Amino acid sequence: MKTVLLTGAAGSVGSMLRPELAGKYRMRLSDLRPIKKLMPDESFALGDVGRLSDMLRVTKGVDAIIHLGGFAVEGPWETILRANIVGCYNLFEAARRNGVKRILFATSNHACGFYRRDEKIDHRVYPRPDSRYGVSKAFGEQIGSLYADKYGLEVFCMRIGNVATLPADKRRLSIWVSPRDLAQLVEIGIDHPEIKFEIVYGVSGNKRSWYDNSNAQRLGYQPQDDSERHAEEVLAKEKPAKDLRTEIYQGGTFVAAEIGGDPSRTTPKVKAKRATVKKTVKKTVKKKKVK
Ligand code: 15L
Repeated sequence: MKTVLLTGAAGSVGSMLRPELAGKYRMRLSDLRPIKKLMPDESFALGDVGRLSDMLRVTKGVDAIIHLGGFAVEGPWETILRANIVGCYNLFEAARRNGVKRILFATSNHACGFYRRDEKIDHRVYPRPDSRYGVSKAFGEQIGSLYADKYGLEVFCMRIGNVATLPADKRRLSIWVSPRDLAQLVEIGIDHPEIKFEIVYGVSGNKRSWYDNSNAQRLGYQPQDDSERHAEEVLAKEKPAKDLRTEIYQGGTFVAAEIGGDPSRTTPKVKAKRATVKKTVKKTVKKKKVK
């Protein structure tokens, strides 16, 4: 059984993936926040992606890494820089030094959010990030490319749409991915014998997709779900967009988000998330000092 590290395991995507992967791999879960309830074949290792020493410790002895860790939405530059850019470097560098063979990187639709909705894009398009968050995902793809070409790491980049049990709105009808479809893609990323460097879209087989996902299909991906089953219900609840740009571009509200650029405009939701992250980092550092 392969040993697989899952960073950002306490987050919502990690929590949806864990039951899907149960019994298939020996899972080492890592996050800033402790996870108390573990399933069989799961262990936990506290780790902050912003610290190279933590990443060197948690990546030791694993066969593959699913890197979900970092900040999952648009945020202030300092947050994105530490969690996603420095964090991504730390993860790849620690994997290289520890001889980890394969990394699955959770990139995002927001690396390409400034493509229009009336175009279909494939894995060969150049990134058009819609936010600082999107830039950090494009950075992760590029560091993956460097580490694949220069050091021979095997890198599988999944441009994930929106992971949820059901599609949430009109935009998500085009980018939705069910947990079981994402898990199928993850298994391909871990087990396919011929991965060098690949970019695929982490989306279900949606009729309204903006992606030509033939690269994933070539590697054996056969999604089970299609958001179309839920389209009528989702569209009936859809509210008109306040900003036309969010309707034109694939990235939706991320193309207009300015949070963090001007701290006075940071939304209460982001403020709360930043406070929790800061608190957890402080707690983790304190605990370490006590030891
Ligand atoms: C993402 O990349 C985010 O991590 C997630 O929280 C959603 O916002 C998703 O994109 C989306 O575009 O819906």
